Amino acid sequence: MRRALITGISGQDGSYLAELLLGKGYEVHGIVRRASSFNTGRLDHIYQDPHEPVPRLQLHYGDLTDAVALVNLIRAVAPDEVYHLGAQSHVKVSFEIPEYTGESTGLGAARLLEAIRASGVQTRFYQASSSEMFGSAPPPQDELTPFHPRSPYGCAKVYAYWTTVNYREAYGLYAVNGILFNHESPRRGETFVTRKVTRAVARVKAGLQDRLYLGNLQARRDWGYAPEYVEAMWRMLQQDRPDDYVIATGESHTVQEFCEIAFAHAGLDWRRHVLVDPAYYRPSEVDELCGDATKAGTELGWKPQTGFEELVRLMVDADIALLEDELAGRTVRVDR
Ligand code: NDP
Ligand code: GDR
Repeated sequence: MRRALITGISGQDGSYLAELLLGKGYEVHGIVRRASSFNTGRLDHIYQDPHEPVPRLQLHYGDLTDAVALVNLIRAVAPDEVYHLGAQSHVKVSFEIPEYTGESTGLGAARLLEAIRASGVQTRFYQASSSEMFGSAPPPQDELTPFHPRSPYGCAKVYAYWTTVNYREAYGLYAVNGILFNHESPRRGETFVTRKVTRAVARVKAGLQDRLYLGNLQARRDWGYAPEYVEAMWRMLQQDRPDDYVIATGESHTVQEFCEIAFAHAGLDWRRHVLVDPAYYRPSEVDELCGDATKAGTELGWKPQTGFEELVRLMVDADIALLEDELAGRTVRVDR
């Protein structure tokens, strides 16, 4: 049985990847942070009681800022594959906590790579790199586009990207960068723009809220569907030799277009509800991201399946259903 270790398992991508790997028969280990309230809600449906004879999903406390804990975990788990998804992943927030973002999102990757090297465990390594590294480089962006990050988050990801390349070149580690463009789902964090919009649509429709305050409506993003993107991560670790790949849909849309489709899908007019609050503007913005994933198509056989409008609709439907369940008291957490 192959064994995988996922950092950031409690996040959007971590939860989909854990599902994918369990489905492929892996034993899955994940690192979670100690928090004052439950932070494993995205994993509840696949949680396995540690008292069962052979639980294939096991969670361990750890933190990307704690190098000793990382070395201990790599040694104890001895994974065949490490998926490094953990990060302070919010771009706007990174302007407010730049040092911590560098510590976790940037140096966290170096700590994990060094933990692998120091332990001598033979494993493959996936780094969750980001289209934010391209920043102001004009679209379409591919693996050869020079980076020009526009936020502390983007800068930290560039550091982690090159550290991953360096460990591949210096130590022969099978280490890859997946340069993923924005990918969304009903499990997307509630403060990213897509989920903020689809949650608001559900609340406006239910009469719980009337207004939604957003920032820059003209930013363009290449938005895909998260479960398809974690499949690409896995494929990157199954190749004969390690390499870096862009994963994207090749289409870009404005935040305003997202709003138009989302509100219209619920029978609402976005112009009656969306207001701009400059508090959500970023000190420096990334105006347009649109990826060229030709290399992933040719070498990994990966192609996006879910189109933009379908993505918006499925997220709106999910948030309407979730709110109905909450209002009806059907979302009670079952403790084990
Ligand atoms: P999320 O923000 O949903 O998840 C981030 C995860 O990292 C969470 O599990 C979080 O834990 C964990 N984490 C944060 N800080 C630490 C820390 N100091 N120590 C340990 N764990 C920590 O991100 P996504 O799932 O959306 O993204 C996964 C990765 O891919 C991230 O690295 C992100 O930067 C990158 N990425 C994402 C893209 C996207 O569009 N989604 C595109 C390109 C790259 P907790 O739950 O406790 O907060
Ligand atoms: P992004 O995602 O910064 O691309 O990073 P986000 O959804 O936060 O912003 C996308 C665009 O929408 C604009 N915007 C707003 N954004 C937020 N969060 N809230 C608002 O109210 C709002 N109004 C307008 C933003 O200015 C921006 O242009 C995501 C994260 O998942 C990163 O971790 C990942 O690396 C990149 O995607 C690829």
